[in-house]
Amino acid sequence: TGPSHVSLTFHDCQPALADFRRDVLDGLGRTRKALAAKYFYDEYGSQLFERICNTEEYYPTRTEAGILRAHATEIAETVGADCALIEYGSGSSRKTPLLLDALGQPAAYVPIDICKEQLLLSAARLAASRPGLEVVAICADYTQLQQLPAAAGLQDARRVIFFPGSTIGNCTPAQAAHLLRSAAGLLGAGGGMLIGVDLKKDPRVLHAAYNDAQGVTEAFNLNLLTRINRELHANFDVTAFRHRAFYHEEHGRVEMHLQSLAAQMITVGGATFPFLEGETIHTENSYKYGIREFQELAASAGFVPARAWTDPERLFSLHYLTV
Ligand code: AVI
Repeated sequence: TGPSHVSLTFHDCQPALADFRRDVLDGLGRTRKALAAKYFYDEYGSQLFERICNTEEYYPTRTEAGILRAHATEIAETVGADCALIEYGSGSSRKTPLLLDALGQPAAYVPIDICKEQLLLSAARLAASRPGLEVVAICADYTQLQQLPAAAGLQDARRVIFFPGSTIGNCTPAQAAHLLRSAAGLLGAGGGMLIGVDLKKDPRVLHAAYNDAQGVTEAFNLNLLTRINRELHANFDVTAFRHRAFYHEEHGRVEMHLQSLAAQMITVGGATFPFLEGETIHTENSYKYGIREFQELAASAGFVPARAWTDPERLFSLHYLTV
């Protein structure tokens, strides 16, 4: 092992197909049909999400990257270089270099993602571009991850979780508090979390961000039906559903739905589900917070809010929380 050594290990804790089947049958059987947003991320869904991040209307990705660039030195000083960096929902790991460049070489980098194909690709790319960095890739649903595998760089190092993109917004506040509490447990004393949180704003900006003109978000939403057809032998006619996304002021969240254009019967793995014309499957919540509001949520889950950064237009926030 030396500075030119490429170090990449892979741990596969991918959720089983049986979990997907159980969750889909359960979600479609409810009075208000709903599916968990984490199921968007099959290989094609993950690629579509990357494309959403590059649309004109979807401001979170470039705004968060701008905050990381503008405050790189201060963020690095706050986070501290002497850590093992764990990334929740690492996806393409495109923002990671911004943080790594500012931090220098952490003891290890641990990307965790539910999509194996994308994780392997991005972890390999990152390991190759940073010889000497120990990369420990884990394919898992990070909401279910209780502990990390034994790896050299993870033994004694202080742990920091990087959780960008406002993915925490895809949890309800109660689920978010639960996830933060379990993250605090994984971090242990001295640990910290650098987390991106989308801010409340003009609903027109939100509406545009989730209804992009190119229809990438629409394709991302509808791809969930294609995935269910392929993996669970269902018979959704994707053209008989449409994408709906709107801001629900009272709940402080964008909701995404798939709306049935006709009365129809759908079979999934032998079970039949009736749809009324206009009925929807609720596929995603994307909660938006005020800075204080999020700090209070984090504090209720056992974190101490240490710092928060935002962009000049106050579209997005980046928080550092300590255990
Ligand atoms: C991953 N997550 C934070 C995105 C969001 O904005 O809630 C997923 C997404 N859904 C539609 N567009 C993007």
